[in-house]
Amino acid sequence: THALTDTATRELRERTETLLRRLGVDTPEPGELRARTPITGGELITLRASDSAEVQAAIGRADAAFRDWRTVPAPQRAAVVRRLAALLTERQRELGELVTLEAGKIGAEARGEVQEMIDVCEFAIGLSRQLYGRTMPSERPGHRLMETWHPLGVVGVISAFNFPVAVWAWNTAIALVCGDTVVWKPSEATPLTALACHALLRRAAVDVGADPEVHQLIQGPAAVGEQLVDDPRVALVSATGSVRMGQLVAPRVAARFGRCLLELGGNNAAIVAPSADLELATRGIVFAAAGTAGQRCTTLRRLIVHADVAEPLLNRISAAYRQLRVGNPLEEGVLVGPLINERAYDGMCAALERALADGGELLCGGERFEGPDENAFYVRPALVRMPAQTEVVREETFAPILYAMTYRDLDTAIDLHNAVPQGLSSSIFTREQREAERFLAADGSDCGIANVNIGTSGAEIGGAFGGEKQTGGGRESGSDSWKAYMRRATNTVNYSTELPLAQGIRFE
Ligand code: UN1
Repeated sequence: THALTDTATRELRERTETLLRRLGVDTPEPGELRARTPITGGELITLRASDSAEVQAAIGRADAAFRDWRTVPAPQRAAVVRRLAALLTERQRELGELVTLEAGKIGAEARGEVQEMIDVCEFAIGLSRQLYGRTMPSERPGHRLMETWHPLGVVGVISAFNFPVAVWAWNTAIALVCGDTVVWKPSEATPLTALACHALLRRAAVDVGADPEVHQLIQGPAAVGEQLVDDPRVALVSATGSVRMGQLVAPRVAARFGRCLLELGGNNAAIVAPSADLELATRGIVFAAAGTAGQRCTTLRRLIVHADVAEPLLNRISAAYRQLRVGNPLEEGVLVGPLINERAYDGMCAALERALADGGELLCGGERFEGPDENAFYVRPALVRMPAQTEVVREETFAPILYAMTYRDLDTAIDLHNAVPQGLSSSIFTREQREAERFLAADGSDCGIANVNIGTSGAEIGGAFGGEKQTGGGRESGSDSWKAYMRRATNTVNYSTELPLAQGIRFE
């Protein structure tokens, strides 16, 4: 079996090299950082991690580039993003394939991720003419009171393996039109897609005559990210990852009064009411729970289903799960690719064991999919019926496990829904308007994203993306998320010949 794996990995390695060339990446110097593919578990390429002096220098270059970039008019800054969108459109297939090789996503989802990049670029281009401040009526005659949004500085982006390119684009496209420069520390598991994005952005900058130093890439383990976290030249740290990572990052950035934008774990649930369209709900649930092999922060992990429809719904989901093709994500028709690594698989096994010990009943899935590669981790998505929302259900396990629980009245369902530490995404499947509105109301879902008759994952870029509680509170992507990337100045202008003081104070 080893020989088979070796040949497969060799083929994937050649494919990777071709893709990197087509994406404008020079062959990296070999080093201690191993880029591997979860498809076979084999090594694709090695590269050097940035040392501490290199990280220092990268932050220094971003800081220096910011001095000029902040004075370039925003609609002109958008030219870089417009060119990046064009390059991404041209290379959507190649970058998508690299995402598949490095993160294990199926083709449709990998290309979808690149589409998300293009979409947010377009959003940022429009935004560049809409960085609106307000004008307020002054209490004094001959005075104008207004606010202006200014570029913030260097933005440190720390991203995760599961959306290796889209989350970078959400941050970078917006930061660049806002007049910021970027230093990016991607996940250690996805250094190659990072090289490709960096090369595309540098090329975009050069093509439109902008300074390519507005973007810096640093690579390596957590210690590399920690340097970004602690450097006072980094005005905003935008970090996506685990709650544990956020707990390390937030206090350190706060200690130097820097800003943080955190996108941490989710433990997303869907409530399925008796009136729900079960066929539609099943499709929504299966994509949200099993798609991306359960490795989205928006993945559906908890199902809170009305007791009257539990049997038919769980039967439909089980039937759909049995049809799902798990396997090599490069193959047409496969819907579920591999887990990222052995640690993810161990985490899944441990969670399933605890769930069963709590009285959970495994309705289907959960087993490792036997392939020829002992270092690749293919699993069948698991559906587990739980007698209660036990501790393991309240934790986020980054793997395809869907825990199902039942309810009788909506208040109990909403209580159960909100009784977890995370608060990212949520949904309700119902045809009753009263139930839908209740779920979206102040005493309904406590998440940053609350949907009706749609699963928890696959948000569009136009809305603000992020969540409450241990999810970290940050908002990225659309709506007015851009405000996190700028600083606000309040301006009072006196165009009179008098000097009236506010609050009616007389000082003479
Ligand atoms: C993530 O999993 O980190 O809503 C981001 C979604 C995607 C983004 C997920 N648009 O599922």
